Amino acid sequence: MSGKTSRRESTEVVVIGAGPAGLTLANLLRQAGVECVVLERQSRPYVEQRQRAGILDHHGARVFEEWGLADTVLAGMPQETRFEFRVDGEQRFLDVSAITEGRSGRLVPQQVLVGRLLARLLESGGDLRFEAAEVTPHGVGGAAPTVTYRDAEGRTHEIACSYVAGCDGHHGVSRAGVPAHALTTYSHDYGIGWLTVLADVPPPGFPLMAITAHGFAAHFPRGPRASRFYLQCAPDATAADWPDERIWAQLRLRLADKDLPDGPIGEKAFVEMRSHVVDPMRYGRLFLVGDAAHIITPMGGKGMNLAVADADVLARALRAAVREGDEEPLAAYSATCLERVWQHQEFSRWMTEMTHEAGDESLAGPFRRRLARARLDRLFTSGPAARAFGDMMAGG
Ligand code: RFL
Repeated sequence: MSGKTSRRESTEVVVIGAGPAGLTLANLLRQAGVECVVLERQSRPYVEQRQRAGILDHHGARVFEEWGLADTVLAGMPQETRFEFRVDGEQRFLDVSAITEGRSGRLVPQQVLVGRLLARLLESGGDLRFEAAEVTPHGVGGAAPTVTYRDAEGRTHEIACSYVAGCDGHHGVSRAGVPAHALTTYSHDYGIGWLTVLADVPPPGFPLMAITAHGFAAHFPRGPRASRFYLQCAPDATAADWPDERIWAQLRLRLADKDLPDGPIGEKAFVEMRSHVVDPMRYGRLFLVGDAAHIITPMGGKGMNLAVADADVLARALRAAVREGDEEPLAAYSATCLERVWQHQEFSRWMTEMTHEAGDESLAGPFRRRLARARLDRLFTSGPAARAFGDMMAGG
């Protein structure tokens, strides 16, 4: 190692990344009495302010209940039970709670989940280090891995550990360090673009998806005075194509709401509408968790929920390995998670195709448009079809 001062230490698990996956895992490991160190590249304010997802599904909420963290994560977070599909201006509602015997999710903006988990980890004496640069796992294919990094003062550190949890998102170092031949990657590009906008305007009564010939649009709550909007756009669209006036005009048109108030836009970004899954989610003593192992389109709202679900499976497996010397659950980690991941990828694909093709005929032609309409109509005429939708919205 090079650098100012080299420090060597050891722990059971090094968690790389303090997003939803890393912070959920670290909190669950603390509940399980398994020692860990979390290394995060960014500063605390940066991590706390990053706004993305908005709904914790029923399965995700249950994870925190089962680990005794419901008071930390769920307190004051309203249930999210109804969804609106606005088809050419006509309102249709589905009540997930009613069709799934009460298995509804919660409105938990991602930055709230992250902020609460972060505070809880630090209050309970957890070891979380921000601004960790050049985080690098070593020797994960062998019996004695280490992780090195450089802190904000320029000191280099080396942490010996039994396991490494790669929770560092799609562009992190964990997956990048695995030999290419050890992982199979499955990718899919939906061939559509999405523009997303965070704005200080009142949220809708219910999460709202609009299906129209002008393209798809959605309006989701992100707190008492904040909304996230999505607008289908050309896959190669740029910010110059979408000045604020065009955004508000298209939202009013697609949501069939000429009185939709506009407000300050805090973020305008293009979402890559693609999916990506690696198999297995493990290489030796390195376990990939959340977006580090798979990304999914925002359609269906499953990215953050899959991160929480993976963390739950891994925390249970690490508890068994560290506290009981039982490595069987770790051996099953990847297969257990991938079963859920593929179910949710399929749900997201189904919803993406249905909500886009049922509106915009130019995407897949008139025949596919009628098929997508039939699929959409069935949600409102068939109990089992609605139930299947509700089941996946609740987290499967
Ligand atoms: P994250 O959130 O990317 O966190 C990774 C963390 O790792 C850190 N990191 C590193 N740390 C140390 N060393 C390195 N070399 C590092 N490289 C990275 C990063 O700074 C960060 O703190 O991954 P994680 O934890 O797996 O969580 C995944 C979720 O964030 C993601 O799936 C969701 O945000 C996806 N998503 C949505 N999911 C939902 O469930 N419902 C939604 O409605 C929803 N909407 C969205 C979304 C994602 C969006 N983005 C990304 C375009 C809306 C948007 C706009």
